[in-house]
Amino acid sequence: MNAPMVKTEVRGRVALITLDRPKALNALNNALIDELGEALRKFDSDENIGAIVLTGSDKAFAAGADIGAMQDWNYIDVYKQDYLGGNWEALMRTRKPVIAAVAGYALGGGCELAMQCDFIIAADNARFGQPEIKLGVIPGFGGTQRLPRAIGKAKAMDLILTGRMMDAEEAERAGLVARVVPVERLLDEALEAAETIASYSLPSVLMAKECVNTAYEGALAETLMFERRNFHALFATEDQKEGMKAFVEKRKPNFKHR
Ligand code: CO8
Repeated sequence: MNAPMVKTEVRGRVALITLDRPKALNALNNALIDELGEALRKFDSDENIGAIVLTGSDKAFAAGADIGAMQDWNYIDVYKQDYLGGNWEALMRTRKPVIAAVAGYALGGGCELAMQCDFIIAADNARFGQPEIKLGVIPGFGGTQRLPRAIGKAKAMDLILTGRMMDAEEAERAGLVARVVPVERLLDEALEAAETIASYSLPSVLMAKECVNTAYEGALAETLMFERRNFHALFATEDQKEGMKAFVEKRKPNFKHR
């Protein structure tokens, strides 16, 4: 059996979920996402848990979807498995509040995973970005939809079209993250916030979350599907193959369609 890539622990009424695939900077693959989905479902239905913290390591929350795993997939592969559906959306089905405690890289699918949480507390070394454009694809896991909602169109376009990263200070200024704390304080701060939430009446917590999401996520289900299908469509291009192959081979891509 493969080693688990997601660790869980319970601290009082708070569940802590830690992504633990350090050699690949917590790159997200289907197996890791299935483990995450299972942990979220378990804690969401556990009446002793009132809030959840999702974190990675000091170096990476998650550096994106697993590029090596995706590089050879074609359009039919991603469309047939509805890649990024199923357990990839487990956070969206989680009713209890989930705080993302982000240190280091939160890139591509990693940034999108953090944005699926209810709010983000960032360490001062956190770096956010949607670098998919460098690979010949686009964000496919909510980035084109949640990032503009979070930080506005201008900055979202800047990040998505250039693929640049922003540091924690810029992310806080832009409204992507709720707080920035020194990296050594990150977990304590997130756990304290989660404990506070877990000390309140659960129905009011669940309703508060639902109400904010209703304001924030109107029409999101349809627009997310539009994004996902366009992401899938790019797997029909040679440039997706070249972009991902180049990353794996540690060289610059030579895109055909420029
Ligand atoms: N996938 C697979 N492996 C990765 C990934 C990744 N996304 N990111 C890093 N790794 C691996 C590297 O290949 C390397 O492995 P090895 O040691 O075996 O060569 C190891 O992690 C360490 O990485 P680096 O040596 O590159 O570390 P550096 O400190 O030099 O650089 C960076 C760190 C800047 C984070 C760099 O690794 C990087 O640019 N990573 C890729 C970032 C990226 O492009 N992310 C977007 C991926 S595409 C995506 O997320 C699609 C979105 C839509 C679907 C969303 C689903 C989640």
